[in-house]
Amino acid sequence: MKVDKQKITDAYAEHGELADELIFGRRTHKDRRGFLRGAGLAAMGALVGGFIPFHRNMPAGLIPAALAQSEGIAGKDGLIQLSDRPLNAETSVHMLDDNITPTNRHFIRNNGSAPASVDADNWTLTVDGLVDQAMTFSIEDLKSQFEVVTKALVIECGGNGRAFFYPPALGNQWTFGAVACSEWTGVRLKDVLLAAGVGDGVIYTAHEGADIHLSGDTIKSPLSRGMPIDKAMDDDNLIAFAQNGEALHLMNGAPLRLVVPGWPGSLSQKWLTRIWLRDQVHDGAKMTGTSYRVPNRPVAPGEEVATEDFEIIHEMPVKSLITTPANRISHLQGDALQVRGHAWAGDIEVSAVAVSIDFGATWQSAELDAPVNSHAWQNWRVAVEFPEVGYYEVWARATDSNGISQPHAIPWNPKGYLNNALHRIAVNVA
Ligand SMILES: Nc1nc2c(c(=O)[nH]1)N[C@H]1C(S)=C(S)[C@@H](COP(=O)(O)O)O[C@H]1N2
Ligand SMILES: [Mo]
Repeated sequence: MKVDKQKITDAYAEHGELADELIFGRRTHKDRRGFLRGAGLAAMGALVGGFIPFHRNMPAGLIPAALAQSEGIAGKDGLIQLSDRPLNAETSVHMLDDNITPTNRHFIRNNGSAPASVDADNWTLTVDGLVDQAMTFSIEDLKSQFEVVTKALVIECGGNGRAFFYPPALGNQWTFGAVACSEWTGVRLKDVLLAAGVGDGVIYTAHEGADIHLSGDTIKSPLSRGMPIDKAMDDDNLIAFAQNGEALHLMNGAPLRLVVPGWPGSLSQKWLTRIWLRDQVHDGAKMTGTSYRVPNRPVAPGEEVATEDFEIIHEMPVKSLITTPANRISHLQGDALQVRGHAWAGDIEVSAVAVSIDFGATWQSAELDAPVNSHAWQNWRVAVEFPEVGYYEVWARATDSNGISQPHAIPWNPKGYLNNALHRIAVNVA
């Protein structure tokens, strides 16, 4: 029996009995119960991510909890789906514990529909507009003509944390998990732009991708954003063709995408087909109105803000997450609790992370690692002790190299962007 993981995963999603038969084998009169052995056991192990010591006790008909948790997006594991059309899914905070986010835990943020199929061999990227020489590259051309680099880079959606605004802000209700730090391999955007020759008067880039507008209208683009040319020339921006050493996941932009760390994830155009250089601020889809824009002055919660009072979001603010332990754990008094997570700060570094167990009255410094490269998140850890039994919250707060710290709450804005309020978890000490 050949183990077809995808077939079995799909079968579990649609029809438990069929999956059961694929794994446990057809049940006969003699063997009514059916138990895991041979290829079935191997298949189940592959599905749940490890050998099952008590497999002999595993009843036929049991949908493994490991699969019940996955929302059925092929190649993704444990993502919480926020919407179906377009597909949007975030990662639970405790699933972001890895230093490098595995592809199957990288969130998905789509404004339209992913291309139905992609052909890496015949994919092309055109660089044009205000350039000395318009150029078109295959992925092989990019690999052979430019230096290939690998970097760990943070992509965070500008709307991450939107769920915590009141009055509620329209849009996907991201909590904490629209962020990831995978290892991306590709060529530097800067090198490609220099090869085409950046013309005088260029002030902005414009990015196009092959995804399809939800209306089905192929003239319309679901998303086409751009950035000031200075930001575009940052060494860390990649035109990436690999994610964690393998081809990109289709939902993360296969076969080619931009990765523009430090600024809203929307600049990291997926299914990248074209970059054009412009002598004006790009006015593509989701560049104007209130998209990825915030009021240029403080506003009262719920206030109507005129469109001309909005400005484009540039750098993302300093932020941290507690990835271990998960929220709402029980802990034995007397044992130190090992708390850890990640922290990042737009284009600069995080200089300190501290935690508090007394609602912010006092703070204890965490051990903080340097980033593996610029624009990677930084790992931190700290052992916390609780003076007596009871309910506690562990709060984490990062400070960037300019001395700016995460706030307790951030001022309301109409679209719920840039929420970098400190992260906290509940701990019951018994
Ligand atoms: N072509 C295209 N690129 C896109 C998007 C999109 O809808 N279409 N979404 C953007 C947004 S808003 C974000 S936050 C990131 C998310 O990247 P991911 O889906 O790989 O996590 O992709 C960006 N690139
Ligand atoms: Mo986003």
